[in-house]
Amino acid sequence: MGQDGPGRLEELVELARAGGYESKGLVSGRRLVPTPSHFLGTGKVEELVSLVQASGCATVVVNHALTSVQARNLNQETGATILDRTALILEIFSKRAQSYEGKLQVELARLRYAASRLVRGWSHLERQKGGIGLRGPGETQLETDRRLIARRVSTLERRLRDFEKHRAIERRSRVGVPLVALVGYTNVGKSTLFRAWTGAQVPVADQLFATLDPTWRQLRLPFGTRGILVDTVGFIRDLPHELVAAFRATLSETRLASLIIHVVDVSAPGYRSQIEVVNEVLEEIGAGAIPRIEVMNKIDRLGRPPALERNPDGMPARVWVSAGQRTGFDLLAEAALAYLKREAMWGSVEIDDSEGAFRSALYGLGAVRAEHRMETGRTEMTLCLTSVDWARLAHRFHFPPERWRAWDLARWDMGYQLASGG
Ligand SMILES: Nc1nc2c(ncn2[C@@H]2O[C@H](COP(=O)(O)OP(=O)(O)OP(=O)(O)O)[C@@H](O)[C@H]2O)c(=O)[nH]1
Ligand SMILES: [Mg+2]
Repeated sequence: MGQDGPGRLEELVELARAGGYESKGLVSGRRLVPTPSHFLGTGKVEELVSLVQASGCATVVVNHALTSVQARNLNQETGATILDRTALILEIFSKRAQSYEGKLQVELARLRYAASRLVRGWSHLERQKGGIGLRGPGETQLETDRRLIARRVSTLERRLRDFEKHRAIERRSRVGVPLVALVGYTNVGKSTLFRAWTGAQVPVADQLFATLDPTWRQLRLPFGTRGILVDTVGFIRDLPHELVAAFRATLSETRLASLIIHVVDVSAPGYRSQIEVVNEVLEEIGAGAIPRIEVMNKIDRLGRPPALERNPDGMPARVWVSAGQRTGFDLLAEAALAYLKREAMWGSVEIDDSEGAFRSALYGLGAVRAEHRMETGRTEMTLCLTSVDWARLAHRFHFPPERWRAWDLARWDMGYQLASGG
């Protein structure tokens, strides 16, 4: 049941399919003002009831957010389980979550959703009370439910914070190598592109939210430039804010990226509005100012050739590719490199007196920020230079990359702000 609009109903059917439901029929309408009691007007409620009776379906999915009163009333009228859009998306996420962290994040989102809908006489916990109805003295069932949820929420939040610490340590090992994040609406081909570009075996599927947990791989670009590419969870219109909040840590990978590659499925009917949805979510998670390339994917379906479009300032803006057919990847690499070239790396190297030519070359590039003669007789040089310059130099002097020591995270963040003028 949902509203018209380019690709909206198809998307709802896909969402339902991703949740394991088969579509038996659709009720759509253009009602602008939902009724407080049933969301739908009387006529539509009747239409829905007869559809449910005729098709014998057990679940009704509504493509909007419902209040718990509306959900309860629709349930009473139709006898079917009522899932609103948020509940359905949460259900899909909980089916798909693979990693322990992903599972915690989804559970947190579900609990917050349940807590926001606990009202007298209609609580999810109340109906499955049994073992957990540990009602305190003078406490109503509602209060007990709230208390139990609050307790579990804080446990989950604590565990997720531990993950966040772990992630920060992991991140440190990647410092100095720019992060490139693949983002986009769900099912646009992010994982296909990730796979084709890095050779990683990540799952690809024609279904919404195939990817939940972020995956990283090394990205090799021309001139020996390195980057790290991360494949992330897809976005969707009206992404439940409980989920955005619970996936904050996962999404923060995107916030830390040097470059965002926004993958678009140009063969999807509503792709323009999908672009807007993604741009809004990027703003919402604080990634709005990160340099971005739009990758128009699935051009094989339009019969268009690969192409690279530039901004007035000459920087790449848009690349037309087919991740499925692996065309346009040279243009994509060129576009990514144009941005990463500007990316500064901060770190230090130790050299001895025999490496004077290397030292002069570093000075020649203006890369030296400080120099320090150590007791060992060696010299520590603090450097800031683009990854491309570094790659070229290391290649020219056969300087092993292991000798590069990246700055630690806190100092690096500061360096990054200096480097990006923020
Ligand atoms: N025709 C065509 N299909 C493609 C192309 N790229 C990806 N696909 C298909 O699009 C579907 C979704 O691909 P995925 O790579 O799983 O998409 P995703 O963006 O990672 O999706 P989620 O992780 O679910 O958000 C799959 O059926 C792919 O085979 C392409 O260039 N052309
Ligand atoms: Mg994916």
